[in-house]
Amino acid sequence: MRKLLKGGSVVTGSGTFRADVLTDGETIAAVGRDLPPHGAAVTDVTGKLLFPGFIDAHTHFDLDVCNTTTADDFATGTKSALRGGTTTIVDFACPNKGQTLGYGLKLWHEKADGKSSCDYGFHMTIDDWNEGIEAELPAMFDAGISSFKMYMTYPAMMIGDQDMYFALRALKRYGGIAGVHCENAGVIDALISQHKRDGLTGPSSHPECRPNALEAEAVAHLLRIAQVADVPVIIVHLSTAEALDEVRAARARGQQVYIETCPHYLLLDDSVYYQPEYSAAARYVCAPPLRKKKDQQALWQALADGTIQTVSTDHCSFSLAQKDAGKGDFTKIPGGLPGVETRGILLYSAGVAGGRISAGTMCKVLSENPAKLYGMFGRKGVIAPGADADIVVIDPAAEGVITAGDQIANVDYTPYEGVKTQGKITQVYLRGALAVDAGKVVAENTGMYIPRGVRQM
Ligand code: DUC
Ligand code: ZN
Repeated sequence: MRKLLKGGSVVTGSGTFRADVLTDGETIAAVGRDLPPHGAAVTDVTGKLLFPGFIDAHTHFDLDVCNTTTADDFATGTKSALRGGTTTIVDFACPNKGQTLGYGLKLWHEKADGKSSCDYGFHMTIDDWNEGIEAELPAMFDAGISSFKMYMTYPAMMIGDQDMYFALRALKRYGGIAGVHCENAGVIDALISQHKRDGLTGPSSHPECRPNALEAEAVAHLLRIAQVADVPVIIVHLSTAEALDEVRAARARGQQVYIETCPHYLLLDDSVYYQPEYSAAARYVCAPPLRKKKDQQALWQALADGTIQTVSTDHCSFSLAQKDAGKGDFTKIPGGLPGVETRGILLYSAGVAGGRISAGTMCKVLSENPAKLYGMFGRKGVIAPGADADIVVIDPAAEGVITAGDQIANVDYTPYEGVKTQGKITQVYLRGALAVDAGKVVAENTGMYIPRGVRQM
């Protein structure tokens, strides 16, 4: 079936222009001024902005972590994503140490296949390195996995310098890339011991044990390993001004480094951890922790000037009851925030309507760049003939309020409770089908696995 979205403005990374969009089945057939309907069903989108479907390249759905399981699985997580304009997520398949990558991939397909409402792909977590895992890499690329995750913290998943180096070198042979969680684990452990010894066991100890310097140190450490390995790397969920400086220094010496940040680092600060009520503070525990206002300003500036390439959510949701596990011991609070439903509108409202970034930059960091970095550009990340007809319609004149009661995500709070937004996501098309209408999900379970190629930027 052909559909014609008429009278809107198409947003690209390099600007916004008035154009109609004709879709035919699952793909875009034409983009241009005054396209004739030729029998297509016509929808008037006058005054609306049409973005390429957003890509969230950092989600954790149905993940067993911190002795519990994330509140959102693929059913609720992808439906929530779709409502927020995200038509493709890339989740982290996560085999445990000792398991094969093949097992991890099979497990993640079992979690996602047939249950997803938006399209999806997987990164593969490398938390072990040996000949067997190295031998599995070709099969991973054949299966459409071109990006990998490594952790410099969390004992269950972290990988040492030697294995990091060997893994980066091996990925280079296939054109793969790694995203790395950068925090200095050893000194964090030392600070945790000190805080516990001093009886400081509440949520406010969480940011104090993970200071900015320990992200910056780990970023610098990783970037020197990447320099010797001669590989590009991605810093995932970068949160501090100091870490930005480390990346700038590496780029100045010629290294290729990509940066992802998240809405919570742009919009929230660490004062929330100092609220007297446990639950009010514990709900914001995530790693890296929320930072200072000066870090927010540095991140917005870095988004605007192109220093940062992508904004993903690190959606890793836990209910308030799950967060209660850390009463009396802040290290037991499961870390992570919900965010997959609110990323697009928050970036539009605080970023574009707020005058901090252009619509083109928003398109780059939510659609174009993640599609290129993770090997799906052309099919995803752009409104152009031949691409999947993944389209987000934003009404810039409408206003909204974010509340937990209104969200699809399977979690009983939102970090953005009561936040007023300028602009509203009114329709979302997933491969040509209307999937969200008037803010309501109208097509479920139609998400498909997207095999990805190598990096295109
Ligand atoms: N940080 C979190 O807060 N949760 C999940 C994983 C991560 O890196
Ligand atoms: Zn994560």
